[in-house]
Amino acid sequence: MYTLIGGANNRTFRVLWMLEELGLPYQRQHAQPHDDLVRGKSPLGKLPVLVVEDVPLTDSVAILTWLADSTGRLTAPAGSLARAQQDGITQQIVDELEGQVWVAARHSFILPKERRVPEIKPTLAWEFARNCDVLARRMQGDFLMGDQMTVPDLLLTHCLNWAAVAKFDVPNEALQAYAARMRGREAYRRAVASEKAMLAGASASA
Ligand SMILES: N[C@@H](CCC(=O)N[C@@H](CS)C(=O)NCC(=O)O)C(=O)O
Repeated sequence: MYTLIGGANNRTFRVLWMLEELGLPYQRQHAQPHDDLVRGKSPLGKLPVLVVEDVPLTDSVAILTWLADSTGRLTAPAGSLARAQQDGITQQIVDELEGQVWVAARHSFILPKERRVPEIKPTLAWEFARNCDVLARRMQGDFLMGDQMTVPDLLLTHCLNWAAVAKFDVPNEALQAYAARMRGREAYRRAVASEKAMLAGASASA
């Protein structure tokens, strides 16, 4: 049994969806960044945290990678050339898509008000759309790596969701179709339902 610590509407979703894809048993603990619960498990106080056999794992991409490696699913084998290519795409998404939406979020509601520079957002949106086009050219089939879903697919879909919340346009039609396919997956829908239940529980107890 894994324990997933996190909230709704943030990077916790990536791990939640992965657990659903893999059909692994898990329980959820609701937390906000920097809560005592989170600080006790993660030096940065950031979400998500996955607790496995009392060992707290941090960073969503590291957790997805560990889940993939430890089950041998949703990844090319560690040490293979295909895996090196897969990891290159993962890092491309972190650098070129997550970076843009994360900076936009920081300048919208995370940084202290006097530190926010809202004027940066149109440039980030432009960069995001341009970087989506570059990434779409690397797609090798239905999924980023071909005909098998792998870790960077979860990451990319989450970044595209995040872009929608940030009101970033994604004009690339191949990526729009890809996102629709990914959001139609059963495991994705179960993860969304879990998010909604968590949000409903949080507002009921507020
Ligand atoms: N690279 C980390 C980033 C984690 C992160 O920044 N999480 C956000 C929630 S989505 C958070 O806890 N933010 C609080 C903060 O930045 O202090 C990951 O992918 O898990």
